[in-house]
This record gives sequence, structure tokens and C-alpha cells, in this order.
Amino acid sequence: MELIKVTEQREPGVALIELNRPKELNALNHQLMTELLGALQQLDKNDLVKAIVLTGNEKAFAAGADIKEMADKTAIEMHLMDRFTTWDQIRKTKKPIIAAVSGFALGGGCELTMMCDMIIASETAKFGQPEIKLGTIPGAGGTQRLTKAVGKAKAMELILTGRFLSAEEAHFYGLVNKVVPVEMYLHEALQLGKEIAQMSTIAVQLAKEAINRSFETQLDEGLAFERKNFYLSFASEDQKEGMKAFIEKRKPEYKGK
Ligand code: DAK
Repeated sequence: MELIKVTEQREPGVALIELNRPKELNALNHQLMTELLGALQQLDKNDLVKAIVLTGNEKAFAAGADIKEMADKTAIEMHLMDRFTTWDQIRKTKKPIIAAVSGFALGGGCELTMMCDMIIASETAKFGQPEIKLGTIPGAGGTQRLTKAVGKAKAMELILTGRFLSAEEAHFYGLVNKVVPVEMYLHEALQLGKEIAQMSTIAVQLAKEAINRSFETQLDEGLAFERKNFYLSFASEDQKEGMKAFIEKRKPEYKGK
């Protein structure tokens, strides 16, 4: 494992996964996501692990999918790469996953926190779906899960402007469970994991599955729709311009085509 660190027993029954690509603000490239999925699948099979905490570092949980990796791709290449197979598998994890978030949780990073079951945020956490600024749309569930979490009006505002949500606002809108000072967020998430780890493993898994079922049928349809539109955006000149401008550190010039 190069881009993540795994500690199997960080607290009794609680495993910790740390995203570890700090220079790139934990941008989620294919290698990192493959390592993450592999770790989750292993921990899911490990009987000594009852709950999993997923975290980044103080500056960033993750600033999104890796823009440099996808900037030049065509819609068809994006479709053929089929990265969703990896991303989709994450939500198949049976054990509860708690995201411990400090700093940026943007784009795919925000979507990753929403694939987790609970979120503990530090006061510095910033959530957002800034894909619109890159000439594309959220591609890993943002239009669906954020809308369910914060409601239509706020989701529209966040996704159509790319504005960030502070930790306090995220708490107000019910996106996160709790906001704590930055020196406490990991501790708090681990304590939550420890409390859950004392419960019946089977009952915890059955409860997680049932709660997720409450919106999953509609979610599957919504995700499929979002995916098509996400791919479609890669057929536009604006997506090429948006991502190129990010990499070249300048303002994009959109033409609407
Ligand atoms: N991708 C690649 N590199 C990134 C990055 C990203 N998302 N975010 C930051 N970096 C890199 C920067 O380019 C910079 O690299 P160097 O220039 O030093 O080489 C380094 O990390 C430090 O970043 P900054 O210098 O920009 O740091 P600042 O503190 O000034 O700004 C920032 C922090 C978070 C405001 C800024 O870095 C930023 O705006 N980052 C981009 C945020 C963003 O737009 N995120 C959404 C990306 S699109 C899918 C799954 C998921 C997705 C799509 C499909 N499938 C399954 C198919 C998701 C898409 C996205 O997430």
C-alpha cells in the first residue's frame, strides 16, 4: 500500500484507513481508489474488525478525483475505463465506515464521505461539489446523495455554484453527525467506532443494510442517470477547458459547447 495507510486495530475492534497523498491534497487517483477498495474488502473479512474509520489529514480529507488523470479523456474513454466498478464496490462494505473529515472534502472527496455511514467533522472541514467550475458535474453520487442529505434547495445551490459548505453548515443541514475542534475529530470518530464495535457485529451489519435500503432503489436509478450525464460532459469543449484551466492555474473561458 503506497497511497493509503491501514492500522487494523487502532482502537479495540476499530480499523483506521488514512488516505496518504498529502502533496496532492489526497486527490483520488485510480491507484489510491484501488488500494482503498482492497483495504476495505480485507477489513470486511477480518473478524477482529467491527468498524472502520476513514480519514485524510488536517488540511484535506480529499480534494476530489484526480483532475490531472481525467482532464484529457473523451466521454467514450471515461465510459470504457469504467472507474465506477471500483467506486461502486465501496458502498458494498458490510461493516460501518465512519469518515473523519478535516479540511477539504471536495468533488469525489465529498462523494466518498457520503458513501460512508457517518461523518465526524473538524471545525475546519469544507464540503463541496465544485465540478461545475471544471465544466462537468458530480460523477460519483453527488447529485443524488447530497440532495438526499441536505435537501433540494441547498444541493442545487452547492452543485450549481460550486460553493463550499462549512462544517457548521454541514451539521445544520444534517450532512455530518458532529463537529468538533480539529484536534479531536479523529479521536471522536474512533470513539464512535469503539462504541459500535461493542455491539453485535451481525446486528450492526443488518441494521446498516436496512438503513441503506431505505433509499437504495431510487438511488440506483439516480446514480445511473447522473453517470450518463457525467460522461456526456466529457464530450463538451467546456469540460476540456475547465480542467485544463485548473491544471494551468487560470480562469476558464467557457463557450457553452
Ligand atoms: N486533482 C489533482 N490535483 C489536485 C486536486 C485534484 N482534485 N486538488 C488539488 N490538487 C493538487 C494541485 O494541483 C496542487 O498541485 P501542484 O500544483 O502543487 O502540483 C496541489 O494539489 C495543492 O493544491 P493547491 O495548490 O491548489 O492548494 P490550495 O490550498 O491553493 O487550494 C483547493 C486547495 C482544494 C481549493 C484547490 O486545490 C482546488 O480547487 N482543488 C480542486 C478541487 C476540485 O475541483 N475538486 C473536484 C475534482 S472533480 C468518478 C468518480 C469521481 C469523480 C468523477 C468520476 N468516476 C467513478 C468515474 C469526481 C470528480 C471530481 O472530484
